[in-house]
Amino acid sequence: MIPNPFDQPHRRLNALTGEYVFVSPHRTKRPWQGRVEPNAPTSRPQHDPQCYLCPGNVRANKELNPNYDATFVFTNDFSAFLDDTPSADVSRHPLLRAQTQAGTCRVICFSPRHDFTLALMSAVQIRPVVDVWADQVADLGRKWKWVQVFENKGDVMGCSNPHPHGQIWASDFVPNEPAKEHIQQQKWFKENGSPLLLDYAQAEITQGERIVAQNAHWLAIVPWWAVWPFETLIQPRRQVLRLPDLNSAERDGLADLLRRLLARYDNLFQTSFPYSLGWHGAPNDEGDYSGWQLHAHIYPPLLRSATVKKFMVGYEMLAEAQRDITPEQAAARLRDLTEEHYLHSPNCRVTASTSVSAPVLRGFEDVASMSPLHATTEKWLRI
Ligand code: H2U
Ligand code: ZN
Repeated sequence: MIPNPFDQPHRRLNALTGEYVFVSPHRTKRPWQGRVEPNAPTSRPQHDPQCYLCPGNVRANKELNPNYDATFVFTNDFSAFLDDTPSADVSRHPLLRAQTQAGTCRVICFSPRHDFTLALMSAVQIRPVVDVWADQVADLGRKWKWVQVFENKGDVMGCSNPHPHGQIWASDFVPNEPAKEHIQQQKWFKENGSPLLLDYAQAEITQGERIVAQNAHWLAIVPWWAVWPFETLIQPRRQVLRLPDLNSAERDGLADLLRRLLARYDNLFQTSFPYSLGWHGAPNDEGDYSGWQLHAHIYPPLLRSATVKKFMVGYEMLAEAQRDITPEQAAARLRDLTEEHYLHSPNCRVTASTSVSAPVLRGFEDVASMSPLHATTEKWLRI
C-alpha cells in the first residue's frame, strides 16, 4: 500500500478544462541555483507626471485624462482588436485556415492614486472596481459575445505601467480557455444536473485544505488542478452566470475577499506580488449556459521568493503542465499569513505614500476573521 499517494508523482485532472497537470511533490527538496532577479522598489509617488494613466495627464495619442476620483475607462489607444474589421474567411488552404475578427479593447484605471495596487486598497476602495468590471461586461456584452476582463500586474507579467489598472478585450468568438471550460461545464451539467464549479466548491468546503480565504458570499481556493505555484480560483457560493448578475452584497463581499487574498499574496514574499487575474463568465449571447459559474483565475508566476519565478518551459512546453509544491502546501502557506498588508503593519518602515488608511466595509468585519477551515487531509487521503 502507498502511505500517502500525494507524496508520489501523480497527474491531476483539471475538471474545468479537461487537461492534466503533473505533480512532483518530492522535487521540492532538490537544490536550486537559478536566476535571482532584483526586487522592484515599493515606493512610488501618489501622482506621476510621466504616467499616462494618472488623472490630468496626456496619453500617447495626445488625449487628456479627466481628473477622475475613483475609476476611469477609455478605449485602448493601441487596441489588439479593431471595431471595424470586416468579417471574412481568409484561409489559404485547408491547413492554412484563418478568419478576420472584430472586437474592441479598453483600459480601466482602478484608482487615481499612482502608488496604489488592489492589494493596498481597502474593500471600500475596491468596490468601485467591482462595479466598473460588471458595468463594462454589461455594456460590451450587448455587442460582443466574449468580454475578457483581466489585470496584468508587475513587470514580470509584461505590465507596462505600475499605475493600478486592468484591461478588457471584447470579441465575437469564445477564445480557447473559456471554450474548454464551456464544454466541460455543460457536459457536467448534462450528466449531473448541477453546475460543475458549485459541486467542486462543495467538495473543497468538505475537504477544507485548499481554501485560502472565504466570506459569506465567496471562496478563494488553490484549485486541485493548479498549475502555477500559488494559483487561486475565486467563485461565488451561489450560481452566478456573469459579473453584472452579482448583487450589492456580493459585490461588497468580492471587494472584501480580493483585499484579503491579495494582501496574503503580497505578504508571502513581502513584495508587490505579480499576477494575471481574469474573469470568466458565461458568454453574452442566447446560448445554453445553464452549467456555467462565474469565476476568476489568478495566475501568479512567483515560486519561492520575490525574485524566483516559475518558468513554463521544457516539459511544460513540450508535454504538459507540471508543478512541484502541491496545491495543498501552497494553500497552507497562504493561509498561514496575516490579512493585514505588510506595508500597513505598524512595524513596517514605509514612506507615507504607500501607507494607506483603509476603511472597512460594514458587515465583513466578522467574516474577514472567519477561520477558513478544518484540516481533513488525513481523513480524505484514507478514503
Ligand atoms: P498593460 O500594462 O497590461 O500593458 O496595459 C496598459 C495598456 O494601456 C496597453 O494595452 C494601453 C496599452 O496599449 N495604453 C494606452 O491605451 N494609451 C497610452 O497612452 C499608453 C498605453
Ligand atoms: Zn499613474
